[in-house]
Amino acid sequence: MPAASLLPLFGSAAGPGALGGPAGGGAGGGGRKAAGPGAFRLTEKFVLLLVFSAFITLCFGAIFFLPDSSKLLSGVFFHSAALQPPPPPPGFQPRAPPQPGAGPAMPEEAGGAGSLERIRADHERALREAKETLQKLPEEIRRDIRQDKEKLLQDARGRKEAAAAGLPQRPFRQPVGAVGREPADLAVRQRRDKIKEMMKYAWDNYKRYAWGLNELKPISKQGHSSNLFGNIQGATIVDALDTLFIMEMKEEFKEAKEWVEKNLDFNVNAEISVFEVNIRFVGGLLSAYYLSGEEIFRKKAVELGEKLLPAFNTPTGIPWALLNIKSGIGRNWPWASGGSSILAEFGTLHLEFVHLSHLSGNPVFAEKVMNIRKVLSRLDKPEGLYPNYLNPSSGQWGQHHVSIGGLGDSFYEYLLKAWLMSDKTDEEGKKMYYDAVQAIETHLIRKSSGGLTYIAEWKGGLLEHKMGHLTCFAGGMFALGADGAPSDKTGHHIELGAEIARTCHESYDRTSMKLGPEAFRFDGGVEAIATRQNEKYYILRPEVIETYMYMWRLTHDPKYRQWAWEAVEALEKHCRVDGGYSGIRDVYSNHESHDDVQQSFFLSETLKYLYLLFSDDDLLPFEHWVFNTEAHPFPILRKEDGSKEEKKNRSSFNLLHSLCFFPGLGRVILF
Ligand code: DMJ
Repeated sequence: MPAASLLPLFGSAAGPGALGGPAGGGAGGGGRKAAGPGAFRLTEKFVLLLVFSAFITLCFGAIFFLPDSSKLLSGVFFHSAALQPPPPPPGFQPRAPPQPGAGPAMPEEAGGAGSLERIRADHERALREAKETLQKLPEEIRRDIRQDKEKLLQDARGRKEAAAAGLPQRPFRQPVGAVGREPADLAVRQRRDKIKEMMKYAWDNYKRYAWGLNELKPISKQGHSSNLFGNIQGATIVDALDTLFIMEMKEEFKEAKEWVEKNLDFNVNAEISVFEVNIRFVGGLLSAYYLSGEEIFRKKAVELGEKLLPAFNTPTGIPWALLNIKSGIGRNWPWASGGSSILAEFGTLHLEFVHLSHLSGNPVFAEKVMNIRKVLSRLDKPEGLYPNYLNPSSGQWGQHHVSIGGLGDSFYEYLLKAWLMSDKTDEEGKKMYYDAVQAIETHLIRKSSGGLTYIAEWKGGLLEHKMGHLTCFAGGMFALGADGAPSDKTGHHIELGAEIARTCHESYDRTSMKLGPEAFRFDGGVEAIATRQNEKYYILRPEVIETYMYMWRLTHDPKYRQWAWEAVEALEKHCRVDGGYSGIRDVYSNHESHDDVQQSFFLSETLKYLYLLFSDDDLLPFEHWVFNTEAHPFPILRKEDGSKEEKKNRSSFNLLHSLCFFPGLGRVILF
């Protein structure tokens, strides 16, 4: 049995589909490939190795999982301060997600019975993997071993670098649902494959024409720079990492990782958007780390997080929108009301910063975002609503403009998701979210005469009957939050999500290209239609598809897959060009005029949500993951998993690391 199949990730780096795990080869029985005499000898060796590994598993299982001996061992061997976990950030008792297939975390009290269960599961898994190994050609086995060796060396390097960067040691446990099984239904499988093909097309073109630059211009076939990232480079690479991972595009993920290792550089003299860099770069690196366990991503995420900290140096601690990451000097957008910071920008740091504290052991990140909460909670909210502008010096609201679309949107999203990500312990986030939704329902949500529910904007008490494409994410948000809604409003919140999804679908359906405009209106005799020329564009945005994804997962109503497929067809027909995918200037026109930008969020969000829509629910299940606003999945930080267990696992990991190292075969990781 190659150690590859026991490694947490990329265990069998073989040909197409190999990363899919057991489904890939197990079902075919023993006759996939004829084994020669050479293979037989190698096979024998691996059967011996299996027996040996099983024996070691049993020994260590007994040592670590029988309660008394584990206490004894940790007392005797691991009373070292160097091995203690970092103090958790205030208010959080996080842990890494449990192993796949392990089911719900086993409580400590389960004691011997739980341990035996676990040992049995280990054995069954080892047998299954041995069966798969026996079907491999000697060449494949040798390649697996080679790759394991490389990975081990790389891991060791990563750990050294992390230690040098002052990061605490952290055992990596396989995440739940990082890759899913193939959908059983052939038609669904074909649609999912099509979306993967789209991702490959977008990626290959970026690689060919704009590799290492931020985004691709698919018509002019060159790089595109947006000033949002200053001269930080590689936005598409970092944004796409987790999509490549969940789509099992192993080669592409590997080249992306290598680029990050060698080229991603934050030591630049650049003024960046704190919000955009946070959601795309910090978010992309964090999720890449949680999915793959590659230390480089943790290290880069924390390094970038530290670069962003000077943005909080304002009298209130409400961060600047723009920051020079070399000088640490910040400022706000010159167009923002009275020098204000923007609600959707400073309100969309919470998830990433809590995870930065978790991964670095440094509470400062979580403290910064908790302070934003504190400032907001002290302020009066007009009619319970949050204006989009807040002055970071005076701590006073700017212009009273309220929007659930641009300038406001992801602030509300992060209140809900902060609560979910905290394993539903962040009561303050929960209350702020449901109170805000109540005010939104009262003051902004309206129904058109044609029966379409929409979310209007509010300007100093007056409604503007316009809804942005960005606002369409709210359908998914309402549905996701339905479960915790107060006083039996669960059904109502799901219904609200469904109505917003329908309205946004109408905004697509009422165009010639079946792609939605940037904003649509409900006045002057129109419904769900853009009336102004400068609102008719579509820039490959994800929000409508995002809402379909949440609605599909939460209701399994087939219409959401149908609507998503309509969008795929429209994207293929109108946005796919020779050099990638492009936005469209006017979705009501009969002729495409392309904007010549392949946005990085097309790879990170639009294609990921589509892929999830045509995957089973066990891929990135909602019980374990929360998506940041750029669709980067972060694990839920479990409340019951206190530092005691983390400490125990850490100690066990280190002992095994030093004892169970088989030269040339890789390390056996038992849990
Ligand atoms: C993404 O970068 C994020 O979803 C953000 O919250 C809003 N806009 C874009 C995509 O439209």
